[in-house]
Amino acid sequence: MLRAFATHKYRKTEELSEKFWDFSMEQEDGLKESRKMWVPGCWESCPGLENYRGIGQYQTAFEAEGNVRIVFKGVSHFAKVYIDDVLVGEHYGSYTPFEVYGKDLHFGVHNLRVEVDNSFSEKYALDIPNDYYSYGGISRGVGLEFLPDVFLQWIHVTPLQEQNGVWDVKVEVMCANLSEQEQHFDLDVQIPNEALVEKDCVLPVHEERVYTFETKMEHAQSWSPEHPVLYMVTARIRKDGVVTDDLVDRFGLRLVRVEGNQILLNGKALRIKGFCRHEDHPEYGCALPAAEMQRDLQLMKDMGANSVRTSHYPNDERFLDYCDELGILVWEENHARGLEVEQMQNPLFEEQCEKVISEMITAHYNHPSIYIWGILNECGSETEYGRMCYKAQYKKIASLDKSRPYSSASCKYEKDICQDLEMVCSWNMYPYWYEEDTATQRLTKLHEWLQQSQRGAGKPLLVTEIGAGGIYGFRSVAQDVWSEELQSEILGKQLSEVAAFENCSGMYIWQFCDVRVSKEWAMRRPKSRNNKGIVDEYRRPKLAYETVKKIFTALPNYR
Ligand code: ADA
Repeated sequence: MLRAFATHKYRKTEELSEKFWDFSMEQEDGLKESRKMWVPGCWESCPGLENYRGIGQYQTAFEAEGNVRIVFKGVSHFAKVYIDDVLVGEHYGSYTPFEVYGKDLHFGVHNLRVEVDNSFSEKYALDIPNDYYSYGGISRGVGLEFLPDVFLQWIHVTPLQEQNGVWDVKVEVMCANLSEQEQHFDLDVQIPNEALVEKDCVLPVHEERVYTFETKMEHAQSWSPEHPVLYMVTARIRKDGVVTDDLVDRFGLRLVRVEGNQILLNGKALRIKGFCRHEDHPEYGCALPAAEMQRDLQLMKDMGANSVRTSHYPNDERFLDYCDELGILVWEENHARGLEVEQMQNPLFEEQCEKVISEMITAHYNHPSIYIWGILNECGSETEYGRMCYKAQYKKIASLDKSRPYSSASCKYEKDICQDLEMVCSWNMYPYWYEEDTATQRLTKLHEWLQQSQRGAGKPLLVTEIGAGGIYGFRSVAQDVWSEELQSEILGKQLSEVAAFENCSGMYIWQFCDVRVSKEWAMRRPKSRNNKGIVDEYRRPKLAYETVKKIFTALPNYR
């Protein structure tokens, strides 16, 4: 399953993942090595390929006739896709979905080949050796869809306002014409107790169009962390009364607004108690199976968390589905960590960032759990060139989604010149660890500085990273650096001080679990892991687990 629920009842689909594909790669001596490779997966999970960086060829076969669409939920990090040896698409960006089309295929078996590249190069502006690992492979699910001439691309549902249990809702449906002829059809959209119909739609050759409906949902329940109520929406295309295509999605009814220095969810001031989380596991790389995703969320919930930050890239849609179901608020982030201005000046940088943003928002728009979009973690926000990029990317977000705020996690302290651009001021800080200040001192200075004009005056303040390192099993009564004792002690002070700071909307712990880092970072990171996890890479709890749990569970979801 590519999602937590079935997305079609009429359109014929088939999953191409959850099975072995043929895989080959060129070894250093020039010889070709072939083997079977599980999809979805990272090739680093295979014996002998733990450190492989380069190109890998994946192949499988499928049977079809007519028009097909092949949906890739994530390929890390560059993909060239061929059907029967004809190039049908290319995509850069490990963490967002894309699709390719096969048109008018003859009846029979077809070859699907994907050339995957995870090397670091100027061509890939967002991937650099980093404080996490950039894995290689078809790391998320792949689906085959049999398409009619005119088909449904996406549905976006926007809750507009609520009064006495009645919600005003906007529904947008994107239809596309794949054929060489003008298409005539009827469109209907079903949300609970409501059928919306647009008769006699006409789509010219190869065109796509968004159909917009506004309606009311009566006696509807809101989505919240306490009651994560979800509704289904179904769109159908009919020709001469017969259904030729359908698309099912899921949404929730909630409003997110920034008012003064608060982030409001359905009118109530949120208190974020969250974890930053990388998609990372020693057995699976970034391709965690569903059961592992659910377990991560259960562990976070057990510690009293109400939110997760998808640092530093968009996450698998199933993970977001489970957040919707469990009532876990999501800060969803585009892919860019710690890029200095010289790296942002790569001529491909802005275009590649904006593409990820656009793919992320289009695909994840309906998740009620996503309450904010994040961009450019700790990038060049202290420079004029950087500012241009932040500005352009916020503009891009606003053009795609007006229903959520946006922000960026910064560490540039008094040098940051982008705080006036964002809707929430978000800061990464490591008091008692990298910094000598206490958390209270750090927050007080920051808050004062933000209140000066042109900065973040009057806006919500969020701590997007706070934490300390601790190696699982390293115990030391002396509280030596890297011991579980010291980590737990520091977390206790950090979290209590942030919770007590009146002008703060909450905090994200860096980080949920220990993660593998690029080898270029290993000298700074014992065991080649970023060890600031509250659980280790196998999700074994460190001493800090109980400390976090005690503090988080005592704090209400609202301020
Ligand atoms: C930064 C960064 C994280 C991680 C962290 C750390 O704030 O955003 O990705 O590298 O520091 O562990 O130092």
